[in-house]
Amino acid sequence: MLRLCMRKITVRLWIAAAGFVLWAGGAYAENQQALSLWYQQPARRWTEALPVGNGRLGAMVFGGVQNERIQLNIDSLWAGPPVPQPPQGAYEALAEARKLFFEDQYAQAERLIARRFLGPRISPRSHQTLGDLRLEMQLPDTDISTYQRDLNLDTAVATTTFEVDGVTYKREVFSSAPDEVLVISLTASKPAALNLTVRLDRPADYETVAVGDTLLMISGQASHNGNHKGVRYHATLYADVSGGRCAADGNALAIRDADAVRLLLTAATDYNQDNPYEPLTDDLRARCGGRLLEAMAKSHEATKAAHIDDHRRLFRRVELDLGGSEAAHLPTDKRLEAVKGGAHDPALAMLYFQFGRYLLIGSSRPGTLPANLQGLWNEHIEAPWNADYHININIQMNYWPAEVTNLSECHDPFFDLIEALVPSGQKTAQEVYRCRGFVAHHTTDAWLWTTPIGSPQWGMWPFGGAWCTQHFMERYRFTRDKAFLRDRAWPVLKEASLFFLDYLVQDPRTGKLVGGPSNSPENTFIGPDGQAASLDMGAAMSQQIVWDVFTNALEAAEILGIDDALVAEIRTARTHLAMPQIAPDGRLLEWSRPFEEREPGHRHISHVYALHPGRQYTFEQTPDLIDAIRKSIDHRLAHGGGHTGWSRAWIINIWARLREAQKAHDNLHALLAHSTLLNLFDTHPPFQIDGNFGGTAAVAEMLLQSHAGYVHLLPALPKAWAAGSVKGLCARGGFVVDMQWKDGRLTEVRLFSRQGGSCIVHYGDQSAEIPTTPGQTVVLDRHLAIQR
Ligand code: FUC
Repeated sequence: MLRLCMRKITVRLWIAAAGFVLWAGGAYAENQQALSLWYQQPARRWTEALPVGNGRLGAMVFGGVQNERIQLNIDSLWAGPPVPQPPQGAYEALAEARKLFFEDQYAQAERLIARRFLGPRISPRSHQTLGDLRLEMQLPDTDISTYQRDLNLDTAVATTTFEVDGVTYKREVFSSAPDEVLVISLTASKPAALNLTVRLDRPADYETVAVGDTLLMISGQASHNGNHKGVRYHATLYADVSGGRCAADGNALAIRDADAVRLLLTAATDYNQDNPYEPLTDDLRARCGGRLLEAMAKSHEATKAAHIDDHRRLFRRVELDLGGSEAAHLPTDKRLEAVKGGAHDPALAMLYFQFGRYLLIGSSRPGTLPANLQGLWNEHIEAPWNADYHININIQMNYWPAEVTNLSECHDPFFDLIEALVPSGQKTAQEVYRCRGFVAHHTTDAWLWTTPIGSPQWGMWPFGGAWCTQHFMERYRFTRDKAFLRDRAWPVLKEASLFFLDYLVQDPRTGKLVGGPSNSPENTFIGPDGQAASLDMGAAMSQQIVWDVFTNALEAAEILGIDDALVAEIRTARTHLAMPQIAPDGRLLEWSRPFEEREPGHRHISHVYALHPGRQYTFEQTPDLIDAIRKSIDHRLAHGGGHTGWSRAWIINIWARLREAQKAHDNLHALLAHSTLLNLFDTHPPFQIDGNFGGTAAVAEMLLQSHAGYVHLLPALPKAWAAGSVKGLCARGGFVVDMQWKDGRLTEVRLFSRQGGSCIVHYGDQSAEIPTTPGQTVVLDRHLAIQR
């Protein structure tokens, strides 16, 4: 057996050996090392492996020496129906329960909802792994030296290099979007040094065959132990061997004495995004073969160059420098360890931010399914929470960075999903609530179901779809794309509004309109009857989401010049909405009354929705509520809040909106120290990708905000980021912002205006209104004065 012997060599040598600083290209050329995750040993577990992805086809690269594992994913590989169905008589149960709630019989009402309203949970229907590509290398039985693996975020290539017996071996893995192919290239510094066996396998439901001397195929149908049969899949791997030979060896490929090897893998499923219940009927093997033939016709250099160009087109839109880049000379795991020990590493915050953008590019591209709870990367047949689309915070958080970090088109799959939910949500609205419009509850998946299921604590929450409609309006605000507003945002806002117009009821105590019964995800309290409860009428978040939907719909209608009976109805209903109150202790009430919380440090912070991701509460409009939220968050944190990665990420965004730079920074530090795995994946625990995206959005939120009607520069810049710069962040109104700062003070701003119009800019206590024309760049100095 070979021993992995890590020779002590200087950092300088490492960098030279790794081939850093090879790519030309402005600031990025110097930044390659700072933009890399790198390690001196192979991944010991999946959460140390490095992700690549083109939105649809993903892989986790372990960087093993003798045994390399490259775990594979495709976005649309899901186990299948049955999906939950609404129970009969749900509407009658709802009416009875509401009456009981208004009589303060909370426990009785909740039991009724559990028994007669909510359907049974049918699980699992998980997103699944596509399998594993395994490379068994035959290497001389001697020490290994100069081992390194890295993931360069700027090239989206994962590279493993090591030296055995004087021969340097190099593997590169990338997932190309332009060629729809996963590429693994193996080279060695000596001719005929590559000897390996290539296998494809999967934990369940698969067959692998070698076809001819150079092809391997894996295929099957997703299921859970033969039940819940779902999507059919197929993948084909082609081994392109230079020098040496390749031959089938059972259901594997044996490569001998090769100079270089290029493995190309294409994959396809029969999942039909237009109608998941009618699978595609084309020949998956032929689909994979067609793509493969095209990829085979191109040289490795051409495929790699096209991949890098395509990736950089998105990735390079934003540059961030927070200082401290010398820390990048240390391997990423060592830096994380240091942060756990209390060290501050601003360049790691930058890396985390850019990694979040990288992950969004890798897991969500136009035409793919949206990033699920694990983005795209999942080694399971039955993943935690099925790696589904949780819509009571998680998938929304996945898309928080999309617009502000200049990846608008990566937001598209989310819009596609929500639109695809509408027909199902209309049916649920009718059958379950006898309401118009569309409704979706706390979760859904590739099968687009929207019915309420499971336990009241998480299942009784008809606000998931409505929350998602916020993203449509935000897309418009960032891009000012009127066609999108008319054709996509308005229709879903209208559907969500219609539902609420019919769903809201008058609270007999106040005469105000309230939503419910509903939980405040997924928190619990002691009800007025003295018993544990999770449902309420008019919980803060319910009311805030309704306000948001109505306000967005009214804003959209006004821009589009629509002023009909529906718009009038929405306008009136909004004036009658019950609004959250401040408790005697100064905190914002999470429920309709000051009920005792059963878990004061609960991970969800739902009642803060109106501050973030909403925009109802601002310093200018609602200073009292801003204060109340500050107290609420302090209280949550004092009781252990923020313990899951996504919860911590949300808290950073909230502190940023509260302009609490130090607290935002402390919580970002906590996210890195306590909720980040060695490959920088967020951990709930277990791995869940939302915290990565939420953390990325939070860094942007600390540097730039634009939700309150003006562009706010450096609203929450922490002392630890005293000098730095950012390029390419987007602001609502269609502006792109570049900034530099020194000694904690803004030094220069460049404002690019996509659509023209005036831009109100705030910095500290200064404010300026900047007129712009489409395509114009305006340069401002530290006093926000225009530079000629
Ligand atoms: C939400 C959270 C859980 C978990 C799950 C996937 O419901 O409450 O913590 O993140 O989604």
